[in-house]
Amino acid sequence: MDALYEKLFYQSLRIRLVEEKIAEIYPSDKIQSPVHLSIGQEALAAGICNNLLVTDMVYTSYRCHAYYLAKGGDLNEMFAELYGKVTGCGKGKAGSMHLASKKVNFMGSSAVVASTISNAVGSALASKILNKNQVSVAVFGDGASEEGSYHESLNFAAAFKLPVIFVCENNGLAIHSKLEQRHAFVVHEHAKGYGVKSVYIEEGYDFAKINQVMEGIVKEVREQSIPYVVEIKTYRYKEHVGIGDDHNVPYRSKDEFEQWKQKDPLIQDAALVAKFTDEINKEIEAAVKFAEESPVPADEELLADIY
Ligand SMILES: Cc1ncc(C[n+]2csc(CCOP(=O)(O)OP(=O)(O)O)c2C)c(N)n1
Ligand SMILES: [Mg+2]
Repeated sequence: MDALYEKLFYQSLRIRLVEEKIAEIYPSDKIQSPVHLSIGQEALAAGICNNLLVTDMVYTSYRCHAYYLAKGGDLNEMFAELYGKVTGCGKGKAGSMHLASKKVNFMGSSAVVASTISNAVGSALASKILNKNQVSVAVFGDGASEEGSYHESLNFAAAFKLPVIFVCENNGLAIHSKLEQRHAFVVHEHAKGYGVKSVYIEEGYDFAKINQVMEGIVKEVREQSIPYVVEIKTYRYKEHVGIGDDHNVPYRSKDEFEQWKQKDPLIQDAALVAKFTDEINKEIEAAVKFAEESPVPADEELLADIY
């Protein structure tokens, strides 16, 4: 077993166990914002962020825990943020859907669908003008790719040859609405119309493959200052928002879920799960304790840091 595989496995498993902990805590109401879990989709964050430098910038949607962690965001500060505590990465004002950590250039996430895509393009423009050699990454869902903001961003990045990677997490769903009912285009094919290179990865459970493909793309984007579209097929295990399972409702099938689980290394490789689980759970318990024991923000914090 090579060290790289184990590293990516560890990263992916850490994200899953953190989110399973969130699901366990959630009914207590200690986490007061809605949570959008990435369980099933962890390999994307792990495989992509493994190729980024700390100076590279990442922007995501509200489904942001996985990228916050993979980009190196502090786990204590994440749980504290979910708890609304002043020690959180957003001083308790951001909650689950708006995680950000400037320390690691996890620049932001937003509940407003597609809104951070153009932020990533702005970062890429700044990087180019200031010669910073930074790569910016915009992560968004298949639903977000229908928004005008995505198309404007793609056009601008192509016209100005900006070092930005557009990552479409194609889980086939926007809330309860299936891709086939919404899309008149295919994300990775459509990018070519803008003269933007693109790739499609069908194995969204395979962090090693994603990592390998992303290695070449990040290098090319950085060296040539070009945009790139990466579409990755994936599958969310949980309901759109919240901690429940929703395979008993008609918008998707239990069979599809079972097929993904058959391919999921975090389920299939029980030996590696066993090898790492205790160590990760110790880290998680310490982070939850930190959040529990942290103070809530004082009243005067309410209007601080607002621009
Ligand atoms: C501008 C805007 N329009 C609509 C919504 C309501 N909304 C929240 S999540 C969502 C679906 C987005 O699906 P997708 O981009 O595929 O992301 P996923 O949840 O599958 O990761 C919608 C329509 C919103 N939050 N913002
Ligand atoms: Mg989706």
